[in-house]
Amino acid sequence: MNGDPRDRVDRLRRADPRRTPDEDPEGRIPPGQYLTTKFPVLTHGRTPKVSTDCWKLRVFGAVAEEVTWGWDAFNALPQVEITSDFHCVTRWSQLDNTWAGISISEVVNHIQILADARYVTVHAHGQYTTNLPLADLLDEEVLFAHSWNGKPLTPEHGGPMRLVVPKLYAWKSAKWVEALEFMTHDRRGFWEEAGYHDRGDPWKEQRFN
Ligand SMILES: Nc1nc2c(c(=O)[nH]1)N[C@H]1C(S)=C(S)[C@@H](COP(=O)(O)O)O[C@H]1N2
Ligand SMILES: [Mo]
Repeated sequence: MNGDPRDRVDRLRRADPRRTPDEDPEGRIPPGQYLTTKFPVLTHGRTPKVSTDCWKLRVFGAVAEEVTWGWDAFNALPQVEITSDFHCVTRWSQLDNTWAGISISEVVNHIQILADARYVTVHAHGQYTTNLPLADLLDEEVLFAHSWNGKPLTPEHGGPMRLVVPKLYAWKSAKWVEALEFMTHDRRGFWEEAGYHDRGDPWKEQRFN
């Protein structure tokens, strides 16, 4: 998926849903979404090659001290499995994904976030960024995932490590994550700058700014 991201957002803004949203007796599909079981790949630009040897997670910005983990040290932290749903703003939803990795609550045990931090920018390889309110990052379902449904994440899906933020549209779930930047003020990320919503709650259909 290439080209000008603004054109893409404009097309999506004008598009009718390609299908009538699926029936949803359990109330798990947000408005305007339909179900998929195919786990589509959605990437702007190329899939970067990120090896575990050179993988790092750096935490900087509004924190008392910068922290950087390499692959082994990060994966030595306690591991969790979290099953959650995944909603892309292009209207597909995929239910019951089991992600394995390191929860955000574990990560924040090792950093001291300054009291005036309110937002976060997630930085990924390939210059992708996305912004979140701090409270949304700290949600109990958020994790850094290295596996999906029992298998290591493939490169297309963000391997070796991606962020997963199930309660917001999936563009917030940055693949090939490399840094978290804590911020006192909000700053739009890649898709937010191109016209996607600043927050992106699928239950409120916060698709566009
Ligand atoms: N680094 C990076 N992360 C990204 C993207 C991207 O292009 N680059 N696309 C986002 C979008 S729009 C979606 S829907 C999900 C898709 O994840 P998937 O390709 O594993 O299904 O990843 C998100 N994370
Ligand atoms: Mo998406």
